[in-house]
Amino acid sequence: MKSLAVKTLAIAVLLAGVGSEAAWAAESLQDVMKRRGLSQQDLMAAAKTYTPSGKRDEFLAFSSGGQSGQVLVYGIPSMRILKYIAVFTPEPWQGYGYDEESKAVLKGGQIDGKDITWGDSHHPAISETQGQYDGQFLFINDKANPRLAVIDLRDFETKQIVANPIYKSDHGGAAVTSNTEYVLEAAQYATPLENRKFYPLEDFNEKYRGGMTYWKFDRQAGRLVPEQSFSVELPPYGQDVTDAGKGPSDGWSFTNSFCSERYVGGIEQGRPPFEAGCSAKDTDYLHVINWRKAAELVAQGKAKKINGHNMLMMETAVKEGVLFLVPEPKSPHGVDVTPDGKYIIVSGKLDTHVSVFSFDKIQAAIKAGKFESKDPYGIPVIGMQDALHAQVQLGLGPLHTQYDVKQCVAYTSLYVDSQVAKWDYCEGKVLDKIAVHYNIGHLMTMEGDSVNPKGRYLVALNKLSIDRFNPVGPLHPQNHQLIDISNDKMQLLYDMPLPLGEPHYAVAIEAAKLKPGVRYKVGTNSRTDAQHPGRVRAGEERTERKGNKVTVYGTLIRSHITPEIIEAEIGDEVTINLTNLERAEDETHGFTVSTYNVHASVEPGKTVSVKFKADKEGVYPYYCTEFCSALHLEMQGYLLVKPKGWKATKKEIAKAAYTQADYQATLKTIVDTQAVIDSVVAFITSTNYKDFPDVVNMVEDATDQLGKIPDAKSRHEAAAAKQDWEHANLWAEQVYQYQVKAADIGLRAKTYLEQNGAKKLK
Ligand code: K7E
Ligand code: CUA
Repeated sequence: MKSLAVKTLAIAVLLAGVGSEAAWAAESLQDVMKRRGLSQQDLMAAAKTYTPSGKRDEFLAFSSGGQSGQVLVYGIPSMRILKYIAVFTPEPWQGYGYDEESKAVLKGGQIDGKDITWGDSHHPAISETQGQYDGQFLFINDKANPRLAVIDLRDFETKQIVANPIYKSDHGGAAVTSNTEYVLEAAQYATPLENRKFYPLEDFNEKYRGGMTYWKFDRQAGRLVPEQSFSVELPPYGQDVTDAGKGPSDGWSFTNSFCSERYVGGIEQGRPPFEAGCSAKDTDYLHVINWRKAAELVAQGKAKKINGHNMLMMETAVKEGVLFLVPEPKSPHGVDVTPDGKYIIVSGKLDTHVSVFSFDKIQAAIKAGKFESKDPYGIPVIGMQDALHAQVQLGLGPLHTQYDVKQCVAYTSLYVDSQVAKWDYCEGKVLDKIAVHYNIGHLMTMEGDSVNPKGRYLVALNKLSIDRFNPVGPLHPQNHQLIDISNDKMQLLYDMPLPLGEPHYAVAIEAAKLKPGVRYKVGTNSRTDAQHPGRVRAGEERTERKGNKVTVYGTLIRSHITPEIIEAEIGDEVTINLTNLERAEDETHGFTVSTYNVHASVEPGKTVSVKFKADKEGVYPYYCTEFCSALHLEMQGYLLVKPKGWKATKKEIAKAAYTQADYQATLKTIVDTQAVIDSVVAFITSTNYKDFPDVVNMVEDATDQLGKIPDAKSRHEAAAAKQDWEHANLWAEQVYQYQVKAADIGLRAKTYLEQNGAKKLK
């Protein structure tokens, strides 16, 4: 076995040097095109998206995971999915909801003291500095259970979930203000303001309300601050999508509504249905809010406390001049502020036009006190014509708008037409249209809702895929289509099925702006960013018992869990803290105890804890759940849950009959393996490997492994001196294990150097 392993290593060393220009390419490009039925256009699309092995994407997209309550991360233009970030919903791979630290995050999203184990995530937003994406944080809302989450882009982990104290659903958000002072969340369906309070639908106009919440963001702490957050009370108009002003309109926010009819349905009672009642009028209302002034009023104590939350009531908002309405064509959906902050583009699902409102005109009307009327709640209404810059006929079912790097150029999704329209919002004319498949909702250009869009690509987030992919049953994946927008004519490049939920919106940022870490400072609780009280260094591992509480302070490093045996009595509460001591990139260990429904993903440096009641007698294996090394399967241990008052017997653990010959054979293997290691080391040190930080890390890691050898070596030698062949052989075996790990890393470093053009030093 062992000598075979040594041979394998040696062959790997030899093979790593062989060139790859073997003559297998019997087919020409033309042959492949013919065989696969590809056109020149297809080849062009492939050339624009194909990302060779090892090469990276220019942009990273963060897409809502819809009903999965997660966020997806994928690269553009390759459309390769890179990660699912667990947000509102337990997610086993990341141990989210299965370890104590992430449970604490999910607990922040409890409503009425109850866990909510699913989320309907809609709108992600990247944190901004002066209106530009800064790549530090990502926010996303849960429409079904009105919540917001904060994801830190240093490690792509969810750090905080907050539940809205007022609403029962939300939709308009997340959106951020220009310096991420606030994260916006608008209500959707109107409900009574006080929690757990019933008012009949007859009281709808008086007692039901919508609202607009401004969550204060503490960038230093990376958390939303509920005590410093506030809401503005709004009429029960069914608030919808929201955007924050920028540039000249910074300090203001804009929120659509789709049922200013205040219709309450009731087809069972013989009334017309919701959809008829909510679209009866020709116009709904765009809510225009001066949030900066509203924040000042709240600071001055002019807010009321409702459910313990600061709420600026409509009466105060109107009196103080922070809340205005503008009629907008019926049943609008998207509201998108232009990059220069001068215009607000609104699309109505039931209107073929997009309406371009002018922030200047709105301000002029407000300054002049020129209002056409007041709504039933006394809110001043600015005349639509006094606020409009232009209306442009685009097609059927315009929904959302994004912007190009080119001045005045916008892209609007046409849901009913299944098209994207490219148009000029300054001149008010259509430039191009392209068909998408099918029924597009949102669309997204690169950094397309910042002050500085990057152009290049557009992603159509289509609601239906129908016939685009191999059928997989009645439930189809969604279809994200990549479109090249760098030329006058748009070109469809790629279809990507998304099989996780309905991703309503996505945002994309230049990949170069993101600087995620590869490891944590040893002992970090990744959910709080603080040092974890359960952390230990190598050699400090221990198990403590206090009363019926058993607490393990353990470590993980290839290929070993310390401790290997955990003893408990039935009824004990067991907490297992685990620190991953690895420094090597991507050396994650997972941890589970069978049948106790716990799981942790422990990345290098992280400390995670799992906790459970040992409520059943028995023997439960625990093990590492990531195939982390050649001896991954051996990364195991036993939890012994003993009956009450169990007395240990005197029996010794069964011995294997190892002989001196076994010991000698292991020593021989060690010598052979060392020769392999030496050759790898010789190769690495003959190059300029120090110019490659990744390799330097690997070398450090390998040196770490080799550094453990002297201790094991002195143990096998001491045992051999006492002719204890079992321990002599097993400790020698341990030396070999360290060698294998070092060789494994060394070979990876060697391959890396060869593939990345390392130079031979003279
Ligand atoms: Cu689906 Cu922005 Cu929630 Cu439009 S939303 S499509
Ligand atoms: Cu650690 Cu497998």
